Amino acid sequence: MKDLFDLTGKVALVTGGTHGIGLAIGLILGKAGAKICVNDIRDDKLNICKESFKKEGLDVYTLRFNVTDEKDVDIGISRIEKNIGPVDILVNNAGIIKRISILDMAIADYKQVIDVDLVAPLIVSKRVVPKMIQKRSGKIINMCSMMSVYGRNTVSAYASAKGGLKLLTQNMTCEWAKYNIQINGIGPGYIITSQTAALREDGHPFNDLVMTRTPAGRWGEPNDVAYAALFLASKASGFVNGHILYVDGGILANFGYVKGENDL
Ligand code: NAP
Ligand code: GCO
Repeated sequence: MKDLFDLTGKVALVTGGTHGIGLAIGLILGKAGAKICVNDIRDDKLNICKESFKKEGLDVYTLRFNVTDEKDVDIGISRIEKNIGPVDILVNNAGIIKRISILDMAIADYKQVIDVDLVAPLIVSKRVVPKMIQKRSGKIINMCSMMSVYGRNTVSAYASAKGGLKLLTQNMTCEWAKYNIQINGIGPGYIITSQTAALREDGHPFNDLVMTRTPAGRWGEPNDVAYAALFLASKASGFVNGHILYVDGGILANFGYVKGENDL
């Protein structure tokens, strides 16, 4: 049974993996035996990431490249292939969000979010997948969101990107599943990371909303998402493809309830 989740001998790349959800994923895949590569766009965060892995007694190969830049991605992936080996498990985790109302948002802002959250997973996957096809084996995990299916005010760019990433995941499956490559997404709900820090301040109306709309009654932790990533990176998910695994405490299952009704 343990063999099902043993990633020994596999090379995993987590983009934007120096903190938050990406860091949790890198650590759990490393503990499962994979050789971990972490990318980010800032050297200071890559150095902090190295310390995080060292504390867990794990090695990590860090490299700085901008996932939206095809040439930068090619250089980065070539370095991984030369120094570590072909990527077996790709986690397209890098992402940004801009919370701006549609009327106030500059088109440039919209395009930047689309570039990082939707185009970049395509760029990195296209660069990595040829070796997976050759090996007739591979795992791609695209970091989607509950915003792949829901909208809300001020996150139009982010939701557009994450909605597109859900369908890109399904289309990658249509074209690459026949090579024994499993391509899936993870759709986190509201998770405690720097990305949601502004929303979690005590008394912030959004915090109240998340706590009442989430049946589990709590914010998610990065490890909640990392455990789902371990499943999708492992042999245990060998026949799971084109699926978005929502890790959201039930929020997508819940239209909402009248306060007090649940006390019956
Ligand atoms: P985060 O701060 O959004 O993490 C994103 C990471 O991507 C950061 O390390 C960031 O680096 C990096 N990044 C941004 N642009 C990049 C680029 N062009 N090239 C390379 N790396 C880049 O925190 P998070 O909450 O852990 O988010 C991780 C993923 O989960 C994101 O895709 C996010 O959309 C998704 N997600 C988060 C939640 C949540 O509630 N937290 C829920 C659903 C989905 P810098 O910090 O240096 O910019
Ligand atoms: C927001 C939040 C969300 C979360 C996540 C929810 O502003 O609503 O930041 O977008 O990051 O994507 O799944």
